[in-house]
Amino acid sequence: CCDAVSDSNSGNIICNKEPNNKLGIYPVVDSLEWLQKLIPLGIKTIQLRIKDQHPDDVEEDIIAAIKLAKKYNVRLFINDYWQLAVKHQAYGIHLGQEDLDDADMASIAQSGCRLGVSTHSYTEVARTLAINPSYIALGPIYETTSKIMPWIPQGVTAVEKWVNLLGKQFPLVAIGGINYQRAAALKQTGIGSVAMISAIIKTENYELATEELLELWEDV
Ligand code: TZP
Ligand code: MG
Repeated sequence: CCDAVSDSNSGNIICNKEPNNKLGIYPVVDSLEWLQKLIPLGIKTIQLRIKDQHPDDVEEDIIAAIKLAKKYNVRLFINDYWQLAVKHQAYGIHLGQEDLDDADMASIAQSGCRLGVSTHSYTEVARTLAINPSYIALGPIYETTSKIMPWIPQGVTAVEKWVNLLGKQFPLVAIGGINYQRAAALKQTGIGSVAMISAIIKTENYELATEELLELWEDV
């Protein structure tokens, strides 16, 4: 399983490389049920983001989610519960900056799990580069109602900058307030992936919304 190595010069752990530079349409969902609804529609990257539960209360759903994702060959990133992701061999883990101090980077690297990391500023991107993540999420790009955050939206121009600076080295994911029209605008920057919560799971017709987004991103 393990392609993680320790850099002989710095001693730093090198995260597992994400083999696909373009992670595509990337829904972020809060339940196993949403995975069951979206995966059959053709989603190839998805994040299970369950907040503030005891690990014992989420383990069963995480196991089922990992099994489902493997069956459909989907890249499933588990948010926060990195020990469970490692234990049950998820495709990947997604962590915020606040998680990086506590998470055991060596175990994550040795597990073979990919590691995506959220960033919201130049400083956070710089810090994240030091752990050589499997992908870097950039947010919020537009204003979001799904998470309370102190940062002002970065906008499309910042995404263009990040794509030019880092797009060849790391898969990049834009997140925050992204709907169909904004995804169309972001596509022009050359970014490989757009992540969204409300544009899929808070719409009236999630099937249509998902299909339209997948079609928009088909040639990326
Ligand atoms: N991180 C940056 S913005 C965001 C997260 C988790 C929320 C994205 O939700 P939405 O509904 O797509 O704006
Ligand atoms: Mg977190």
